[in-house]
Amino acid sequence: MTTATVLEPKMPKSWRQETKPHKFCPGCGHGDILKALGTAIDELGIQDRVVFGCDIGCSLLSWDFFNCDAIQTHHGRTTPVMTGIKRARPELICIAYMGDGGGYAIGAQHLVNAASRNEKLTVILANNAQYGMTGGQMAPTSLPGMKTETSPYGRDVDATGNPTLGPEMVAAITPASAYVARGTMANIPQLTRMMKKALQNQIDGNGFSFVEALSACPTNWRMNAAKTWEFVEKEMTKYFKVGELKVPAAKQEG
Ligand SMILES: Cc1ncc(C[n+]2csc(CCOP(=O)(O)OP(=O)(O)O)c2C)c(N)n1
Ligand code: SF4
Ligand SMILES: [Mg+2]
Repeated sequence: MTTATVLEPKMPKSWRQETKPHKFCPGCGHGDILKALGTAIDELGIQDRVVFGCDIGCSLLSWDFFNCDAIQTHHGRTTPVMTGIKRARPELICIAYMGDGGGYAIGAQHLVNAASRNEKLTVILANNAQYGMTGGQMAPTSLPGMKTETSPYGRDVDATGNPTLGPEMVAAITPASAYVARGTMANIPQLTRMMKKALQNQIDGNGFSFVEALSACPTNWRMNAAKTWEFVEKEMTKYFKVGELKVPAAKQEG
């Protein structure tokens, strides 16, 4: 008689186990990014103080992801909703989670204003270079020449501008007490460290913290696993440089 080995999935403690497997498409970056966030929450021991806000877009599929209080907002409005909660209950750790469309298109004004005011909350943005939930339309982050549903011949930067560099913009408009970084789903240990520093900045009451994470949307990119990975690691990083842009009195990420 043979004994079968049962492989137990290893999930962050802060994840809500009964809502897994999650609802994202296979190979989607959202799940990896939320794993980094869950590990950061675990390691900081803040689960009972976290309020998690998610946007419209595929990020909304994370409304029941964590064993934390959660709120699902209108498209682009997660940052002001979390600002309100943080101002009313400063002891809570407020996390706004959104896509590149939510943060850099419809919600761009909220990101700019919250960053300018140095609101003491944490914004995590999954950049998959297009609007995933609605079928792959061009976003402010679509790469030059990238084919999407609304740029079938490739993004023309003369007509539509260059891709938005979110962390670079946030770093330029925040004071020195903010934390700003760009990580990637291709380096989860580094992304987790960035998220921990961002959350620690909020815990310390320093100011705004912002982490963009390069993410994959294999469904709308219409790519297999190998091509998806190559696009995140080789194509996206040509334009979107991974690293820390603003670190208040802490060691720079190597
Ligand atoms: C006010 C409003 N405008 C437009 C929409 C349609 N809409 C839903 S999700 C979405 C884009 C989502 O893209 P992104 O924020 O990049 O998230 P992703 O799905 O790629 O993770 C849009 C335009 C909406 N729900 N509400
Ligand atoms: S459509 Fe794209 S972003 Fe949305 S869940 Fe699927 S792979 Fe992820
Ligand atoms: Mg997107």
